[in-house]
Amino acid sequence: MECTLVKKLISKTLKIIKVRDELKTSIKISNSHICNRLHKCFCKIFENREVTTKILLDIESILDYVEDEINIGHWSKVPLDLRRTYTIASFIKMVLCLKFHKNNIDINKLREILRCIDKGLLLGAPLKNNPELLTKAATILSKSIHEHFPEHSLIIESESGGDLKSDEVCNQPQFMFSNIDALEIDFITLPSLEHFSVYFRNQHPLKLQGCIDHWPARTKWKNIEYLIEMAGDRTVPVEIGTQYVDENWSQKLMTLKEFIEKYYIKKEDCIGYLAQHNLFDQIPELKKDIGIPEYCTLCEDYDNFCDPEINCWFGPGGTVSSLHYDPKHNLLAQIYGTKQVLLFAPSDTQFLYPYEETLLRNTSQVDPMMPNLELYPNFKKAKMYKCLLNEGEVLYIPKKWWHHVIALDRSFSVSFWWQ
Ligand SMILES: O=C(O)CCC(=O)C(=O)O
Repeated sequence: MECTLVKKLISKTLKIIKVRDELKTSIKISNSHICNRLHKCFCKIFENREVTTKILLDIESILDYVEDEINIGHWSKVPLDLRRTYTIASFIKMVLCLKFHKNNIDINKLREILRCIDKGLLLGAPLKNNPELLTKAATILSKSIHEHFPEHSLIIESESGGDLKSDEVCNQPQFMFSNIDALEIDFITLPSLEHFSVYFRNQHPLKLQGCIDHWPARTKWKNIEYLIEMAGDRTVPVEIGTQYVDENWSQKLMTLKEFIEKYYIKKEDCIGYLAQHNLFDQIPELKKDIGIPEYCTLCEDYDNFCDPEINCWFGPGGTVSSLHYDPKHNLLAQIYGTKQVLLFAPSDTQFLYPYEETLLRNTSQVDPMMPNLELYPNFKKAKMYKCLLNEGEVLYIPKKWWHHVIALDRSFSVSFWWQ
């Protein structure tokens, strides 16, 4: 059976290349140092001969080399061609590994291959002539893992027994919230586009109710087994530590299932947060469970309008996103759980003490829940707004508005950034 599975996988994945020449062209335009070595590995995909360990080591060392190059300097400065090379090499490694293990493939090997493809999706860049190469490859692999090894996929290992019910950071969030000395922002149930545009034009935050009730995600994603079935084996970046400004904060790659077991169900000593990750480009099947709110079509410059950037924010109670602003408009949709959001207008920036380092200029040094007024005396001049974002509600955060977000219990939010 394994052998047939591998044959099917190879033939399915090779169909994604559509025309062999497409990938060949991409290899030619990629980094010239490794172009020849990569091309040799590529040709092995189509040969009828056995894949040797040497070829596997070759493709592995190409990936290591490109990864090191990618990790030099700031992410925004990494040449796209270098990232495309990583995409191609990841794909080639997948097919070579499948061929190499064709007689004794098991779930662990398939998972390892899927991890390699996900790493390709995270570090690589879409190919010009085949932008969905790795996305489709990952879908094929992930589906066959579930079809062929269903019994392995859904078991959640949680030493604590995995109580999914008790995760409230605060038993009475409503009460705590009402103690915060801030203005509560307006809320409207299902505002018309015209009504919403008043807030958009005035750049004022608004809580919208009743807009995402029809999303399948509202019911489906509460079922953790559904998420594991759709994405449990997929590798995602997890933020470890309470806040990204803390010294001991870091980011780790792990599978969604590992994240759920370690940080979502069982409580590790530190917080893990699957934050600001474009899960929906990585796993398009999940995108079918949500929609793009029509409010995102309002914009200031229709010539430069593009689709919103969609990110997921999935984690246990207690995650904190430090006070910061983003350069785009935002609709933060609460699929489930409750978040407390504190907001400040851009005109109050002078009272919020942003960090001076370039990378943190959009982040305030003040913790608005416990401001140190000796260090930051002008903070008291800032006008604070507050919002309790409950399940099914959507918060409009105008661009450059400062926001501080705490999850009061297990929570899944989706943000739509647009300009
Ligand atoms: O939900 C969070 O933790 C933060 C959300 C956020 O900062 C954003 O959507 O821009």
